[in-house]
Amino acid sequence: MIDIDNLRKKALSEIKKADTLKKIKELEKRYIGKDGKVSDIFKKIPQAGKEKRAKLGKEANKLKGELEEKLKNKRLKLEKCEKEEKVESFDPTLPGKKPDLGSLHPLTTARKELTDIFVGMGFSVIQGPDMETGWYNFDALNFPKDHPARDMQDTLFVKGEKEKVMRTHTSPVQIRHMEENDPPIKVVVPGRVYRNETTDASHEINFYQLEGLMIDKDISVSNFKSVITQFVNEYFDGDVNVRLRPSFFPFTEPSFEVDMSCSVCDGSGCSVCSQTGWLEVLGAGMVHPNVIKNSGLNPEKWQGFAFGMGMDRLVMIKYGIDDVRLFYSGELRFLEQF
Ligand code: FA5
Repeated sequence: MIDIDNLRKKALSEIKKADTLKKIKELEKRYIGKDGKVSDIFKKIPQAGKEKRAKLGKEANKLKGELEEKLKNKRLKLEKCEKEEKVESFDPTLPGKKPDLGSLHPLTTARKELTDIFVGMGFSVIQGPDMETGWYNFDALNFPKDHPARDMQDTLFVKGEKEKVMRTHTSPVQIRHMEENDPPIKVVVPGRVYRNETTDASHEINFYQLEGLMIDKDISVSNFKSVITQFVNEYFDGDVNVRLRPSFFPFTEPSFEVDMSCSVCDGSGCSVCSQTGWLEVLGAGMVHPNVIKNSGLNPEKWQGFAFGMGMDRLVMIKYGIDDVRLFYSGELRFLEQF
């Protein structure tokens, strides 16, 4: 009824002939798998006569062990051959596969380019903390307490840290630097800033600013205009005009909004500049005497200008990018262009 010898012969001959790992897998399934032929024998044992059962059980166990052993040996042998074959088929003269290369983020490149231009004009590059006290972010910068000016920059407060905010601009670094250094001062401060804003194509909840501060004995608006004109012409590589419009910041007096002639249409009017011929690039002004005083310096003796520009917006103008959110999207199709 159950011909164990025949089964053994057939299995051993098939294992011997098998020349691929795939075939070995099939044989494993066919003979020693859960529903394989050896399992079939075990299932049939209870139906055999009483005196045959013990003998059959013994033989079936022996067959199972034997087949397991043979299949395992054959599998190891074939695996080894396959590996060797792979090594043999390696052709070192074929050209290699080019690995994907990363590149610097456009804002990282911009930070270097922008600060380099100011370094060329004798400015030093400094930094300040992202988490600020209310004093440095607002009070020392002459924002009156409970004055609506504080609402100009929607603030993110730090949970559990009384009086701590995520800086809404890089201007607090003006105070920190004047506290520690005597004039003459000529510094720029690149850095990340945070605002509790609803995002759209030109507003992000965090973005980058570049602050500038120059303090000396006889600094005037014309010094500022000359520095900033030189800067935009270097960054935008051309003949760009600059104009100042009156504005308001609590920490500067007078304050200006600075426009440059549109680099896309050369000032004749296009969709980028909303047909005005001008693009707004930064806020600026002469440092308010209260700010100089709050930093421990004498405003009778020292004066100067400060400015703060949105780095993201400058890069957008330069490369014609129409949505600030692309910078923070992690979108490779966008980033790979830089
Ligand atoms: C300020 O932050 C002032 N601290 C600038 C300043 C410094 C004025 C020194 C005078 C003296 P303002 O809030 O306008 O100003 O921001 C400056 C620039 O940051 C803007 O011109 C704009 O380019 C950019 N900016 C502002 N909000 C956003 C935003 N949500 N997303 C991206 N860029 C922004």
